[in-house]
Amino acid sequence: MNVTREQAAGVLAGNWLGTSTVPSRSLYPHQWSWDSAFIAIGLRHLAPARARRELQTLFSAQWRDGRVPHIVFDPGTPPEAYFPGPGFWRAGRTSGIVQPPVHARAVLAVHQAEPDHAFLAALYPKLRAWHEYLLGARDAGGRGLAAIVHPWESGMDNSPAWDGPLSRVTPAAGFVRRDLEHGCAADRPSDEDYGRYVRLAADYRDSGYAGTGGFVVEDPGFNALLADAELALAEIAEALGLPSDPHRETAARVAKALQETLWDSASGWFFARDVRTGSLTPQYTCSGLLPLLLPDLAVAPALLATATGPRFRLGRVHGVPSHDLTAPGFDPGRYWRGPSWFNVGWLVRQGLLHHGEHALAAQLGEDLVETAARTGFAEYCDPLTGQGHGTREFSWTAALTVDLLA
Ligand code: 9WN
Repeated sequence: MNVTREQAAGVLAGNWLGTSTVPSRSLYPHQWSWDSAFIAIGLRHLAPARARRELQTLFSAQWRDGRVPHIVFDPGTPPEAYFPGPGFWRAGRTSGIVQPPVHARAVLAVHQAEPDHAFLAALYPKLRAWHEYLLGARDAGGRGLAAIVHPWESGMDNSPAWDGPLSRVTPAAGFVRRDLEHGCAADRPSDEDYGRYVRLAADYRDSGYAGTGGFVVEDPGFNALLADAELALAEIAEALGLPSDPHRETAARVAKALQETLWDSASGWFFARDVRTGSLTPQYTCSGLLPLLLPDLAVAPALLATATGPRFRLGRVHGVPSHDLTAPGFDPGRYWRGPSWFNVGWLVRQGLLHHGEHALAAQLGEDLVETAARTGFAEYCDPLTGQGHGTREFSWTAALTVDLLA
């Protein structure tokens, strides 16, 4: 076995709780939604039964309204290990917000690695309900796109794209940041941002997880992943002998709404839309590159021209920078304000393959594996130096490395 693959497998084994995997033993000691999808994509090569269990465990915590919670709390982990914990959310064993819908893609990939009809048949209605929740209750803007109501829902917590909408939120006070006990403060979101996250989450909780407060945003990455997930659902339906056209039609509708609403041809990029003001947020972030996942994307050449230009220098830096390299606020070490994240690199590589960019995809894949191995499976890295940042032995970095090596 390849040494890197063996080390990655060791990380995943070390982070396995018995029915799911923690993103990190220290910083994130519970099950996270989109992490589990990426983890399953890697685990399928090592232990398909564990990959199935990972996703089954997550979906066993699905809400009646179809939402898949962003955290499923581990009952064996002390409440003070992570903030905000179950006592804050008051939603039983889960949080009340969501994360990007990469699960259908993961379920399909796991099934392809080791076909299991019962697994697929059990997950299919759950995935449908999940997507229906996003395109129903979450279509706050009325344009056929899912809106997020908290920065954590994007999976890209302190992205500069949220600065505008977040500026309307008064930071909460009187809580203890547990993340700083494990993470370096310079690599994590600021106290002010954290106060805003807590305020928004508390307001949403107090609305019975149904209201839309100050932060309502249509994110290009989230919606591209949703369209891609509907395409995966179409393949799942086909494998089950069920009609797949409705899913392809939904995917096409989301893709169309995405291009009509969030594409800016003058800039050659997709931007998030602040539903409260109706304006696009002006920051170029890695989320705007994720629509590359969509196969029939007419604007793909223009998008790629921006990605390979000075703002992201795709192919000439490590991974995919989370923020515009030329922006005054670019910070190579701070979370989603500059560093390259492995899941984004892995998704962009898929997008490059869809659009025939094989050489660039191969280069990106090799760089991701090299960086992961060299940094001890860091959470994210400096795009300019390749230096690791954040926690180490991070599960999705290890899992996606296994997938790239397969
Ligand atoms: C809040 C678990 C998660 C990832 C997110 C990443 C980070 C949490 C945090 O960690 O967010 O959900 O505490 O900062 O931004 O993408 O899913 O790995």
